Amino acid sequence: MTSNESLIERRIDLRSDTVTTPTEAMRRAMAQAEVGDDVYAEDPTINRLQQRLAEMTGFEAGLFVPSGTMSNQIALAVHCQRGSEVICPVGAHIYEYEPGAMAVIAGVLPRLVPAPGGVPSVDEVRAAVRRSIHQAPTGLISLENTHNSAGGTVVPVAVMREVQQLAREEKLPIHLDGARAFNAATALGVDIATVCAGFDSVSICLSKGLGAPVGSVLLGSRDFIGRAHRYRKLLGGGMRQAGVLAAAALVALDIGPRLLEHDHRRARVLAEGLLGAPGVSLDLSSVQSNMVYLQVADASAWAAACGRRGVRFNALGPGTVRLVTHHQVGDEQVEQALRVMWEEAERLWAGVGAAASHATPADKGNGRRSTP
Ligand code: TLP
Repeated sequence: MTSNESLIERRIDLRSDTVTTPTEAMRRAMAQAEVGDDVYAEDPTINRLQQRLAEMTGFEAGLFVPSGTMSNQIALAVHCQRGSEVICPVGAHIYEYEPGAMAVIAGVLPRLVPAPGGVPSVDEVRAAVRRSIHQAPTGLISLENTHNSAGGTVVPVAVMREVQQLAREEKLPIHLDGARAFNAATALGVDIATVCAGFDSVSICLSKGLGAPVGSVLLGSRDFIGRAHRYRKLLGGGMRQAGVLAAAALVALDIGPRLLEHDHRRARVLAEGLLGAPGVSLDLSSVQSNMVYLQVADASAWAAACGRRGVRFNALGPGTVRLVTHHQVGDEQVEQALRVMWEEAERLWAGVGAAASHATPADKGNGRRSTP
């Protein structure tokens, strides 16, 4: 039995797709990785990863960074002047879950646009562009695909193209938080280059659904990545012989994308399997990739009860729970998780009926969201 298999037996971890542990193949690649000093751009394995992702996505260059947060925040800092605004969809990770970094690092403000199901309309984005001398000027448009807090929802290619066209007309740069761009590609049935086309920069995480232990790659033009390199150093993200991490990421890139369709199918099985559970309600139409957001009467009580029985997931607010599938949750784990979640829901809420449905998956507007 491999170390990963034994881990799966001990727990079912649906808190995030960030929780996967490196596979045996990744560990082997890490042990054998050729390394060098990446601050001098001399780590051959990192250079290979950056080049490979750049080729796959249609960009000139890439930069390996420790996290999706650093990747996004470097992009904002390179694109924007201090004091400008970043137009982004409501719930955008760059604002909601990157602890104020946009204000601290790039010195920019969010201009949130409505995005039902994570998809902003081009008219709302147009209306958000600021040019007046009396206002903070718009510095950047940023989209997120898949959109995490809307439910792991997918922004259609046509919408991305419309917003990109607007950005060109307005002479504004446009960034994609593509932490889960491969999930978007899988859900849309297109290749990763199609998801990334038309953006000035894209941040892709290797450590989410693809299964690498650490790392993201920021993609852009050679000039953009040259400037990004300085910011990575400024933020302390120059990791020296980090080829050991890139080696695992290369394995993730080889194998991960093919596995995502199974993660999406299992998220669907989880969602459908919970329909009708006492005290639980959900919007099936928001289940489009590897996430399921649920509304329940008491998220913390349910998460704690299931957690005691080895099924872990996050309570995102008083009445919202998120389940995330990944390659270390198989069909059997999904079945077991469903059994435990049903039993605990029955114990807590038998006779209560479905939870009151909230407007959006992530308890929007209650002001009490917590970190996944
Ligand atoms: N998201 C994490 C939490 O921070 C919420 C998760 O468990 O989903 N963009 C998007 C869309 C993300 O979902 C995340 C991580 C990031 C960026 C940041 O990546 P990291 O955690 O590597 O800084």
